[in-house]
Amino acid sequence: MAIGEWKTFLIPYSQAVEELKVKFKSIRKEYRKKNEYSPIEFVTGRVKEISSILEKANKFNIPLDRIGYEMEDIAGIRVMCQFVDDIEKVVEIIRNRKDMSIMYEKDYVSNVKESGYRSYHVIIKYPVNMAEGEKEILAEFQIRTLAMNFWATIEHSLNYKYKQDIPGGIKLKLKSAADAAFQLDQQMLEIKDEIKDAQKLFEVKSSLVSDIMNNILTMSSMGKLTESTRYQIQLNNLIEEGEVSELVSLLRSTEKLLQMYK
Ligand code: 0O2
Ligand code: 0O2
Repeated sequence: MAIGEWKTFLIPYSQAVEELKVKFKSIRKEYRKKNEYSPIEFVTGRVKEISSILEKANKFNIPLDRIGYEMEDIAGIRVMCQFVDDIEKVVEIIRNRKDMSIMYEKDYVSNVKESGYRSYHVIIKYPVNMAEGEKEILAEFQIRTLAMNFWATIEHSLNYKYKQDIPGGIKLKLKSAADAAFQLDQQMLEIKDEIKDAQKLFEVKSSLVSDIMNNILTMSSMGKLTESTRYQIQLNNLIEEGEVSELVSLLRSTEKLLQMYK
């Protein structure tokens, strides 16, 4: 294929990556708006480099005219989770979607790869609406925890540096780092409820503080400087150690005052 043909070939793949990123980032936003815990921490995506496509086609003896059918990860979406048990929730979200269909799943979380690699892969068929009609492409989801992602990113760059031939000593260290990442995930799972509670409390408090700040700003823009200064001082006193109930009653009090001046 000439470079121009490659560019045309890759158009639906980059469109799919952009769409899938938006769709899965929106799921996170939806949870956050509802003040609920999100099993999705963040989402990234990429279209495979032409050089990597050629390398992989060569390695697996895929004829160039079969790449679209046999190479599953030209479009790749990575979903990062905080906790191991979030992975299953994300997989379930994918299974229930009507805008894509699952070809198959590879569970490298339970079945750790020889290298130490862990992630859950889901290969999907995804329809892209192009200028000239619909084109169905394959895409790969990699769903993993932050610890799995940290390990895989480092191992991937070492593989790149050593051209797939990592020296034995480094391989051993990577193996033990993979064990450490696994342990970290296990330990985080054990204190998950505490972590979630702390994160939730933080979010509730910051949303209250931001509502109070808005009200104080409204007051000062109305010229009520004495009141806005008084509330600002009260808010400052609560920011570090204030309880949720104290913030709520401060918010109510600012609301009442604004109501009076309306
Ligand atoms: P935010 O919420 O502003 O961070 P795009 O520009 O959207 O087309 P994108 O997704 O930015 O492409 O590029 P890429 O490289 O695929 O993904 C990078 C995103 O992953 C960025 O989010 C980073 O902030 C996020 N990211 C990377 N590492 C981490 C991490 O360790 N923790 C968290 N929470 N996020 C991380 P955005 O899209 O810029 O959004
Ligand atoms: P990229 O774009 O460089 O990430 P295989 O038979 O194992 O060679 P296969 O059959 O294509 O590969 O599928 P598999 O095993 O599900 O792997 C697909 C992708 O998973 C890889 O893409 C990697 O992104 C990731 N992966 C699999 N094994 C490992 C591993 O040991 N370490 C790291 N860091 N990532 C891994 P590519 O082809 O490497 O492309």
